[in-house]
Amino acid sequence: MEIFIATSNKNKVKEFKDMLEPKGYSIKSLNDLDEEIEIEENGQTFEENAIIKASTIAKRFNIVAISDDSGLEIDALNKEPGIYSARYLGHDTSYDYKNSQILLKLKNETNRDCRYVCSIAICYPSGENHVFTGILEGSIAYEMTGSNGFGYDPIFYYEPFKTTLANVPLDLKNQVSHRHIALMKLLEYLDAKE
Ligand code: ITT
Repeated sequence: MEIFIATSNKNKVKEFKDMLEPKGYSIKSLNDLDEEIEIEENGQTFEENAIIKASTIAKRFNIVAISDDSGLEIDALNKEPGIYSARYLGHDTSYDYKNSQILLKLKNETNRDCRYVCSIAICYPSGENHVFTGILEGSIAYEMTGSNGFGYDPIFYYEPFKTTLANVPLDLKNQVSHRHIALMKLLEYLDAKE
């Protein structure tokens, strides 16, 4: 079965491919289209933004589309960057900079609790849609470590691994991640539907 993911984030696409191709799914994304499609993410929650992205593509191309809206919530920063994770401190700003700024803001902070949230929506051309959310609890590390993964992974300390998500192989991250949890819920829904 082919799954179209309404994302242009290459790191997300890679994680989806790594998790879904072994199960026999083939993955296409916005990066496989000839035209560039801009979707305005003007929802107030991960769930709303996930539906906006997948439903736009489902209606436009008359296909079943899935999407991923995700981000990092840091308790000491009032849950920032949250739904603004990709845009935080500027869309084109490097993650080295974003991560170092977060470490600076949390310099004297003892509450380092944070979580990754991922909402995956599946939308049909008919307008039917469903959303599945996965959450991974962690804490903000005291320094950046590792070069695997993407985004905030170098500062996302995951206690069971005793290190950051950027410091473990991607297949290990993919066994526990917020994206994995949400995806398993989607697959359960798809299995039950068949
Ligand atoms: P699309 O909208 O095209 O899917 P995007 O990158 O703009 O791509 P989001 O609006 O959902 O997607 O923002 C997600 C951001 O949250 C992402 O760019 C990272 O900054 C952060 N993020 C989400 N999941 C992550 C993960 O597994 N590891 C590290 N950072 C992550």
